[in-house]
Amino acid sequence: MRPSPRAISLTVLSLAIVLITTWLIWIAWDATASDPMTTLAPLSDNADAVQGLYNFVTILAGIVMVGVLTLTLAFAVIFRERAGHEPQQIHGNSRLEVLWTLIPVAIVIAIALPSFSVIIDTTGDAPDDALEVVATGNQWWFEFEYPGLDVTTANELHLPVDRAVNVELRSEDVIHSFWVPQLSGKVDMVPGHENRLWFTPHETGMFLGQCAEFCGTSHANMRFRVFVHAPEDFDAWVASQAADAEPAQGDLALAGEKIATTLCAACHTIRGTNAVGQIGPDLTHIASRTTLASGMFENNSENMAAWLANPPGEKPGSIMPNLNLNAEQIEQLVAYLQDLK
Ligand code: HEC
Ligand SMILES: [Cu+2]
Repeated sequence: MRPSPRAISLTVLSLAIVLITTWLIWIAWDATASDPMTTLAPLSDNADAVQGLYNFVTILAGIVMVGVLTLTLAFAVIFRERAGHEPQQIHGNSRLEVLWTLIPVAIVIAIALPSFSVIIDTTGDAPDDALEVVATGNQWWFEFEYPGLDVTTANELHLPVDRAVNVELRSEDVIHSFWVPQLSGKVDMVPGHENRLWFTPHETGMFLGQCAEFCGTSHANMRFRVFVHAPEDFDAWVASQAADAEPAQGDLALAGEKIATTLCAACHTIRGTNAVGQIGPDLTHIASRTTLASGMFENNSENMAAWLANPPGEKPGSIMPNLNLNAEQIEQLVAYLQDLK
């Protein structure tokens, strides 16, 4: 029997669809793998483990999909209606029924075993020498404290490479979620409850993080950055951050310091001064951060001035109110804050 022209065109069409789909998936994969918010290019041990599991399940599912679709197409062609051909009449087939029950059971077991193993490894205790960090979600920014190192910072988490970090997750108000796609997460930050996660970054660089649980008006603006350093660079960062704030130098900065330690002191801490507020980010070393307002703006004098002039105008819903500062006060504050390296 020679295949009919219809069967041939059907086969060619299906092959074309498979090829085009594979090509589109490849393009999408390639594009996202270089995206900073990708989970497809993991750079920590635990992210590697999760990605390995995804790859395994995707390949297994791909084999099942190709097998099922091929058989469906083949049977549609082989057993199509033909004149003078009566299909064989049967009442089930026990051997087949047992077989197609056992195959899915085997597949589920093949997926379950490595899944449990990865879950147990990644959610188990962090290694003993892990760096301890407390990350607290606030509407709409992240606080990072390093117990024992005298360091408190905001929105920019610094870590040493190749050392595990044990992050304790808390929230000051509503539920947030800690997510650095290339390194770790997501794990919720829940008020009144401590969650935790750990991972070991194995490459230096800057990685983007994002609150991943809707938490109000500026949820989308609640971002953070993770800087992974060589160990000696991390130690230098800790030493500079643990120091008190630089005393103001020059008239402009001195005037700014006066405003900061009165008007801003109820909400912000500037270590080494009488500003000990806990509502907003620690400003002791604000000038050493690359961004302002949880990753929204590059940290420079212009953006700092715009922020001080009208925080809710810059960041919808901002808990820092518009303090109606005049241009002179803003200039003095910027001069002071940009010296707090
Ligand atoms: C009512 C409390 C409150 C007062 C008063 C207040 N702030 Fe804020 N401030 C906040 C909060 C909350 C944030 C975090 C906003 C966000 O990112 O959503 C913030 C953020 C900031 C930031 C950005 C910090 C960062 O890490 O990106 C700067 C700079 C700042 N405030 C300076 C000041 C100065 C200077 C004053 C006084 C003139 C002041 N603030 C007064 C609550 C306050
Ligand atoms: Cu949030």
